[in-house]
Amino acid sequence: MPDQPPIHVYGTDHSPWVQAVMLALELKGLEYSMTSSPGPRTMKAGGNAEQAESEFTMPALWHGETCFYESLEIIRFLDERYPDPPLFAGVEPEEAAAHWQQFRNMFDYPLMRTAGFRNLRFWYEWSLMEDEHPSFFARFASTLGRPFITLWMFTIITMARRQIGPDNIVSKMLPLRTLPALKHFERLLQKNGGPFLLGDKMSYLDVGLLGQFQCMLGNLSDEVLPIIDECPALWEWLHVQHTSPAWHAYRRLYSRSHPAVAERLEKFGPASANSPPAEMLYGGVATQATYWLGTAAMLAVAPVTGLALWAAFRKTRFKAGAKMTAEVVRHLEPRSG
Ligand SMILES: N[C@@H](CCC(=O)N[C@@H](CS)C(=O)NCC(=O)O)C(=O)O
Repeated sequence: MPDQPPIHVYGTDHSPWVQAVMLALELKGLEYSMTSSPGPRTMKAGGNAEQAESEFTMPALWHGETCFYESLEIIRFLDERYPDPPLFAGVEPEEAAAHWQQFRNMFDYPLMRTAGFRNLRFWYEWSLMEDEHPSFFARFASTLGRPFITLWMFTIITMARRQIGPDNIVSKMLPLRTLPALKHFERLLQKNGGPFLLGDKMSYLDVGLLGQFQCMLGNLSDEVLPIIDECPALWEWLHVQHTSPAWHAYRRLYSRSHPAVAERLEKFGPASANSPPAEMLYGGVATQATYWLGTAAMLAVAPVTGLALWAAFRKTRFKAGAKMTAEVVRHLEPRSG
């Protein structure tokens, strides 16, 4: 076990960036706690950090008394501090940033999450998350406050959806932005000969793509399934990840529990040849009760909730960002030929 100060992650396992950070922590055998609400210390750090869009931006990683934002920077920091196993061996920072940008390019699929019936499913899925922290009080307070984070994410997704137009998301963003980014990684996999994206060793890119897959295949973005079907080598890569002993103890690899994914991976053989993977982690009755109590409390003081939401919204760049994306999407045209 490496010598380490307390490490804490603020974030939820529905976020690809948070997942990437947790996967890196797992690979390096580091101990960490994780909460789905930021708490005052993290909110203050988020409010002051240039890389954070809001006090609620996730992931934030506390390493002792230092707080980091930006998934790629966090993973790079962890790799420098805990080099075993190395995740960036022989990779120039510019090259890493360019590949990581492809993850950002594919990150349109969360906009499916507040479509129709999923408006309700969204709230339900957030109730299933389980925080991990040695302090009961920290877990309780975080779960009780989580509905506000749900509301925050729900608001920014719904706002972006309206600006961009739901039809454009399916007909333009997924095929013309998400698919080319996925193809980028499929080509890389083929060029390097697999089984990992950079060849025979797991790297920061496997961690990044596996993080994205956890978010895509978390039940709220199923429109992306036929898009991944266009990159069959990536399904095979996912099977390799699912069977890798590196993740057997990791209980947040939810792509394993998606029935449509299991169906697609069946042809590659059983999910676990040797040691069976651990059961996935879902919130139990106490977590659910606390989350819905928090939701009820938030509704009971609706004017205060609305005011807090408005105050946070006023400070972010999301509105301008969504407008810009809507403009880009409007001009996207399928490439001919
Ligand atoms: N650049 C960030 C992106 C993080 C990001 O987009 N986080 C989303 C959740 S998946 C978020 O927290 N959005 C709400 C906010 O920033 O207030 C990173 O790579 O760490």
